[in-house]
Amino acid sequence: GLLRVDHVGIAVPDLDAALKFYADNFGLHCVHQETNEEQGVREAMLAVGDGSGPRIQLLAPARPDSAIAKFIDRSGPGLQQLAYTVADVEAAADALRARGLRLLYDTPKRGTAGSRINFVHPKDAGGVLVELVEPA
Ligand code: CMX
Repeated sequence: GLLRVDHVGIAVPDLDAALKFYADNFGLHCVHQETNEEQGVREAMLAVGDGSGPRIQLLAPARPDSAIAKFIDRSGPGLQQLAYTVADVEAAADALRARGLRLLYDTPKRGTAGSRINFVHPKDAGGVLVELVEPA
């Protein structure tokens, strides 16, 4: 099952500009940054408050053909995904498949900080791109 909200992902055109905006206006600071070549994203995780709760993930396109680039082209910057922490991403994906939901990947891919991830198609989840995250 789902253990907690892991992060909320926000598509941004420019990661450095977004990091400055979040720091200056909301006082939120980056606790992790990386480029995920497979996903075609430059991403940053921001802690809120004491950092014990869900993170805010800023996602900027690293390539024009990436999922984030396509999202921004179609919908503009904004909320792109809601991610839940799971203990076992394969088991969580199997349980949702058994209920008839489409998972984007047959086998998990690599997410932030060595996590293993999969997604429920937004058309099968009420218009929300749902990510399942098994932390490293
Ligand atoms: N949230 C809600 N709806 C979305 C969406 C999103 N993030 N992305 C696409 N959609 C909607 C579109 O608006 C479109 O709706 P309409 O048909 O009503 O216009 C529909 O889904 C399109 O679906 P599609 O043609 O099957 O797929 P797309 O080519 O638009 O790609 C998706 C959508 C979810 C399959 C693609 O973005 C994807 O593979 N996402 C997973 C990977 C990802 O998001 N990586 C970046 C983050 C990496 C990380 O978290 O580590």
